[in-house]
Amino acid sequence: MTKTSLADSLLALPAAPPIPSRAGGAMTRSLDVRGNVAEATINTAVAPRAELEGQARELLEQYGLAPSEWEVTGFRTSRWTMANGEEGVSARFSYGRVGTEAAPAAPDLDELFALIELHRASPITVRQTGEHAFIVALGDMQFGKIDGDGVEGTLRRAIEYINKAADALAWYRKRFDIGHIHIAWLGDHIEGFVSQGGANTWRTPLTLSEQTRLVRRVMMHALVTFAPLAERVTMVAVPGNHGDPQRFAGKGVTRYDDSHDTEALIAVSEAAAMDPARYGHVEFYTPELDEMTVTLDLAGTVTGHVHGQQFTPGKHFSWWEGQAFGGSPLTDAELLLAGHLHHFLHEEQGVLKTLARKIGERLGIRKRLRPRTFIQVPALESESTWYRHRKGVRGVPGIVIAVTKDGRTGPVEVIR
Ligand SMILES: [Mn+2]
Repeated sequence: MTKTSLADSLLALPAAPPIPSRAGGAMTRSLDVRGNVAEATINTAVAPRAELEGQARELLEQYGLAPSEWEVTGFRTSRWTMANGEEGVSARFSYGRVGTEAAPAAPDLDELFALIELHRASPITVRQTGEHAFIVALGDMQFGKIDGDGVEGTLRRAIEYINKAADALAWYRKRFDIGHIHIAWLGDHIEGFVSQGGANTWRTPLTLSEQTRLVRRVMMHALVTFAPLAERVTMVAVPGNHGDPQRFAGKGVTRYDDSHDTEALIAVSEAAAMDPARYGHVEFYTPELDEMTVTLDLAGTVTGHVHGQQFTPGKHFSWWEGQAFGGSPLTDAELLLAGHLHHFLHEEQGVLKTLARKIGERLGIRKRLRPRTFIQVPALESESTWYRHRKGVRGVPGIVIAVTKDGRTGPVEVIR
């Protein structure tokens, strides 16, 4: 149809430009009318937009449509070399019938893209240094599913919130010297087709490769946005249950590190490696072989990352304690970031340990007695329709930003 959605734009394949017809059919016009929307395509010599629009309106008249009843809702243009060797233009105007739903329904995508460009264009040449780390934690986009406002809504929020996080960073820098930016991708970045034994398939209209392409491009957007802003930039991705590439008989898994959620970040890291001047200072981490967590030092705060399907809701501290009991790298973590349960949760343990810390300091074991902070991010999808029918509530999407240093995490803010 006529309108180009944000999802369509970001899903665009690197297709070759159309080959103009050798039969001299370069100068063509076509009109497609369906209900209250129309699309006029003009292939002609290069001309200013006003002139192209004039030609498109002539086309409407030619087919008996009164131009006053139609208004432009979208415009798309591309250039190519015509058969005669000259440059030509292909202009497509989308129209909506005035006073109908179709007319005002045009998405303000230009505005969205302008927002992206604004961040990309920031001419920062010196990467800032500082003692604090700024965390951007997000997950559960589940790109591909139709629930709530669908892929379009989720994608829009992902980009908007990443941009808002970059704006907030400038604001937090008035209070903290921030030299490290950390982006935590906490899993379930795609909807996939293995969840509930594939029962989600009908409600997942995007193909698997389209889903992973969106993840990659959103990760790329975060990379391009944040890389110029600090001397150290890190990105971590952990596998979520929806990111499993396949399951056998509905349940059997492959290796625990086998995941579309993490593979997307690996792909982005390979693209980044091609431009060391711009991205040489960016580090990328995913779990080790057959593991599901990543532990990383952020400005002195040992930080664990896990999707969260491993623990019973509300039992995150018990799970964490168990991991420590087994000698996992999470033993020394002071901050644990998780996703999966689709709502924001910020919980600390350590209030009762004030005295213990004082004693510990005397004994020289201060680090072990630091408080433990658990942060669970909201989902980026607007709702789980299944959950809404079951419990009545919709999601409250968002991403989390936080400042951390030496085991102390705060402020913690949810961007919505
Ligand atoms: Mn999950």
